[in-house]
Amino acid sequence: MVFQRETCPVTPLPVALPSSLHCRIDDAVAVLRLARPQKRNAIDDEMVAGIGACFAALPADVRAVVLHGEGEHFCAGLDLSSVTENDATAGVFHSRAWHRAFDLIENGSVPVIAVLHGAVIGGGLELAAACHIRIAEPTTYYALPEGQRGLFVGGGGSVRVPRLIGTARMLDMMLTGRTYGAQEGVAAGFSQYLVDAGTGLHRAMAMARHVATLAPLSVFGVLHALPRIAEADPRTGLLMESLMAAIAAGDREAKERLRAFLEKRAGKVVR
Ligand code: 1HE
Repeated sequence: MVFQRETCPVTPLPVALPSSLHCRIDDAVAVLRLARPQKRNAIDDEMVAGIGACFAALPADVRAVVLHGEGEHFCAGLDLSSVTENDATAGVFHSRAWHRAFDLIENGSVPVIAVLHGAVIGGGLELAAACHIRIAEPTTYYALPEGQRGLFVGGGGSVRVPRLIGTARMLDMMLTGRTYGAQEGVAAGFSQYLVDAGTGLHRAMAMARHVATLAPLSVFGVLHALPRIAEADPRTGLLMESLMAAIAAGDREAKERLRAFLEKRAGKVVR
């Protein structure tokens, strides 16, 4: 079954969100939709605060989040009308508010899967980069027009985007206005998946339901230990890896899953 945008049953999140965001809970998966299509899901202060509030308020039985955008575009980035009067002080605090909200995505307790289509621009790309898995539909394109608009990334992009595509590509995008399409975007590292038009949400839901069944300690290791190990000096990283591996393997969930495989109750790895 292909989920249409808008048509899934609704269970509200236990927190008030602005009208530019919509969240429903579907068993163990929370589905957060950027719902400001008339402004191409451009992110204003209210939306940033709402994103943070949503991730801070996820019920404990939510084990994965799917993030997607309503309308023709995932997100046109910063709402440019909201910062025209900012001085440097306001600018710093504005950026820090984005950091706080997006940190709750990246460093929260559950994997977050973004479904991308249309424009993934500026702060929209920063938002996508804070998620753990990105699924792109063929209409997706990526841009960082900050350079052209006299701005700089402020939503964590200078930290997270180079991890995906490398500093040289990001530098080029910001200086020249270069954009990447969906196909080249998957090769460059913007997304891990490229799927057929209109199927991104369905793929993300299936992936999220699978991820929701994983052992919590494994997920913790992947979300929290792996990125830090990857950035640690190798000797520290290897030590952290051994500790994480021992803790995960010692957990009851791991023991039951290993027993299930050995007793032929669990699936084999299939290509
Ligand atoms: C906006 C925004 C926005 C659309 N802020 N209002 N981001 C950008 O520089 C991207 C700017 N947007 C665009 O280039 C285009 O709107 C799109 C390519 C995304 C879509 O084009 P299109 O033809 O489908 O829509 P549109 O007619 O341009 O926009 C529809 C409305 O949305 C229109 O408002 P209206 O009142 O005239 O109907 C647009 O003004 C409005 N709109 N995008 C405000 N971004 C933490 S720092 C992050 C820094 C950045 O993200 S910089 C990159 C900002």
